[in-house]
Amino acid sequence: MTRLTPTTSHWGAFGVRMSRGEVEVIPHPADPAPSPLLGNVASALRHPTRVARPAVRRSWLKHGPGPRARSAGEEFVEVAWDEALDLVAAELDRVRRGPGNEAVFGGSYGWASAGRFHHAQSQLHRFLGLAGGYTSSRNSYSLGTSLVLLPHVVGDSEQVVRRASTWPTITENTELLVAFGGVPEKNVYVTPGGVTRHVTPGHLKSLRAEVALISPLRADFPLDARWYPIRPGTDVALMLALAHTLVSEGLHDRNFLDRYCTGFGSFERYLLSQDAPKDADWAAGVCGISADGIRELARRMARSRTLITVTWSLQRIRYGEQPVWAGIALAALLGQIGLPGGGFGHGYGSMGDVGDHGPTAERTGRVPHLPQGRNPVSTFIPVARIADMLLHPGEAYDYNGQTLKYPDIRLVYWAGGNPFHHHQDLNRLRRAFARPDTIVVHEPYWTATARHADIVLPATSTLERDDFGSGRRDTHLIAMRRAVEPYGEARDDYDILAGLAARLGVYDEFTEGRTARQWLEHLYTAWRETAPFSVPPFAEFWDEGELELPPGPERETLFERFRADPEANPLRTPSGGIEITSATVAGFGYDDCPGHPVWLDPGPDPHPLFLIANQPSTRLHSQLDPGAVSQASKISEREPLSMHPSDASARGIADGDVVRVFNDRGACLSGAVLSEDLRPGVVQLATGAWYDPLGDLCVHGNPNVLTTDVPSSRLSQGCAGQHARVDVERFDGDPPPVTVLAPPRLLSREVAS
Ligand code: PGD
Repeated sequence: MTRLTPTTSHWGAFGVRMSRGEVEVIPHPADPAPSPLLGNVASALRHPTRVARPAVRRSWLKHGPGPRARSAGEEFVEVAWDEALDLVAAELDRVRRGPGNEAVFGGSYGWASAGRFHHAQSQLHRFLGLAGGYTSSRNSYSLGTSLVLLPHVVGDSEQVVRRASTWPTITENTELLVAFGGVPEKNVYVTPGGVTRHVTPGHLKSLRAEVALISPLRADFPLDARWYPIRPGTDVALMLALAHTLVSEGLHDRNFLDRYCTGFGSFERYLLSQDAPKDADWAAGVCGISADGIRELARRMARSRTLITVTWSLQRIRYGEQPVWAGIALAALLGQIGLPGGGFGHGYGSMGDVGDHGPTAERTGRVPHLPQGRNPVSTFIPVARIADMLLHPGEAYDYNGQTLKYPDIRLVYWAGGNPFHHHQDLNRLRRAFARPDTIVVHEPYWTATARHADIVLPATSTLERDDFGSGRRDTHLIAMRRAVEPYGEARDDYDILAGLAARLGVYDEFTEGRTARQWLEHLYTAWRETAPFSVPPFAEFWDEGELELPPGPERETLFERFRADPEANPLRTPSGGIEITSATVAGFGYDDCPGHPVWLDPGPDPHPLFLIANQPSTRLHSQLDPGAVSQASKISEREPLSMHPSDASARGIADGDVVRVFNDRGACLSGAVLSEDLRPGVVQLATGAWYDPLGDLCVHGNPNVLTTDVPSSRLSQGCAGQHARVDVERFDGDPPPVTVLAPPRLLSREVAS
């Protein structure tokens, strides 16, 4: 029996075996619930959309750098590595000597792959820092709103996300789980860097609590639950009404509010206001849940050990601060924050490690990773403001109490991300991508981002290089041994950047004289020397293929220490307590995020249906969309769109029809799936189908042609891509073919010249 080659991914660890020339993927033996996404790996590894050789946009090669409409359909000219690296180095040099390093955008947001050395973004940041610096980006598309809000309300976001109450405390103590956004099981397989043991599905099965699922989608909780099919984007109205009921019936915990919180008074006045009380009757008209149902739920919450959870998707909308802040305020009214099984949680079901009780940094030290180095340029943007930045250089905007100015970007450099997947209003992003002089992308695949670049450098995928990986609360550090040869002429991001570093005179600083393999040993050994437990030498770890890390505490409750002694363990807020009203936020004077949680009406929209553009269950974001599991879910080659039978029949749409989903920003084609498991008036289309533009239409079903490129608010400038308003019609006739599963037209150097 051949030994398996160990490796890991964002969706978990696995082994690889070559069988008759084909890669066979075997789940890790310790994983109780391996991810279905493993089924994409083998089929995507050698897919025709892999980038085989460096390639340059034909018009860029002919005319040189400069703003231009970058069509995804244009030809690319394949060139030798030396020529490609000479072109990139010369262009970087031109920009840094001319407009300066601030004109290089190197934010390079994206999930890339799980290895901690070949982490594309860290590699690029390290290199660009040494090359004089770059404009960077802050926060994430995932959690960008909460990352800015939570420090104002509870002192930091780190604790809430990384030290959430663990599942065993919930299964043992929680009597009522009020899950805003549910606990969507499809997401729990995924964690940055992966988890080896997916324990959340098992914990969900052992839950004894009653579950109130508050979501337009029934699938957001995998087991029995009382379903409150709320109108999308109105959770705040429901939370305010629950709070109103608690206060008006005297069911709130005054002592908790006095001892641990600040600013309840103004929130209470807002709730009880004579002119516009936020009572259950008012909320019923907004959120579509009956007033009696709201009052009854509030009373049950007060009687039970209640955990209120809010998924990250709820903050990925316009005014996304409000559901998170209101959820915390509601939990504060119940007075159970810091008690086992009670209080507040953010992100259960949004990511695999929230509530996980795997190893903690105190017990393992920070497992080996590549440091990103220093960036001499301080200019940054909140990550989701990329199109605004490119379209509006020099313009001022608000961010977390500051006024910032967009830089004038001439060169965009991306490694390990797919903005033509992750950004909103892709037709606008195309206009934005026409502004810089040059766009450089490292990619294993011909994604839409690669097709919108000028210079595309083929990167290896994880199975083609040596690395190691471990997620945030992972039980293991996994040796990721090379299993197959690199595809075509693909190179590791590290080697590509080392080649550029040599051309720009920073080779020694970038490589520190090490090969990739020597870096692995160096980073591991540096960790081993300081780790708070006994770590074997590198050679032993590498040969073994994995190292089990010391377990974390199984039972932990968020804010337990703060509750036990708030004077000794204050939160890092100005008051030291939970800020139901934040004087700091109020002081910023933002109308779209005032000083305490409020209901902000998004206003009318002519499009009758709510679109939920959530995370897919068949791939990670856009990764491995050509893989077998993702492809098996398509309908007539298009991404499936779930819709209620009543909305479908009103439009003459039958199950399996190709439909056109549209609004003022654009349109896409999808395949209709009729289902009663979503609220009438709501349609759902997952993100991540590779963008395949034909004019303003995406023929493949990427919902980001429909989403709006507006921030959650002036406070956080976070991504608001989860929702859009749309209409749907049947597409009659032959739908245009999906082209994105074949490479673009590639010319040889001789033909092109
Ligand atoms: P991925 O598809 O993971 O999406 O956005 P993100 O850009 O992270 O892209 C990663 C790319 O890296 C892939 O194309 C992959 O091929 C490439 N890659 C993998 N390994 C390597 C490598 O070693 N080297 C190089 N150079 N490249 C590599 C995700 C983002 O989308 C996120 S996190 C969220 S939460 C957002 N969610 C939503 C949403 O809820 N709704 C909408 N409408 N839009 C969203 N977008 C956001």
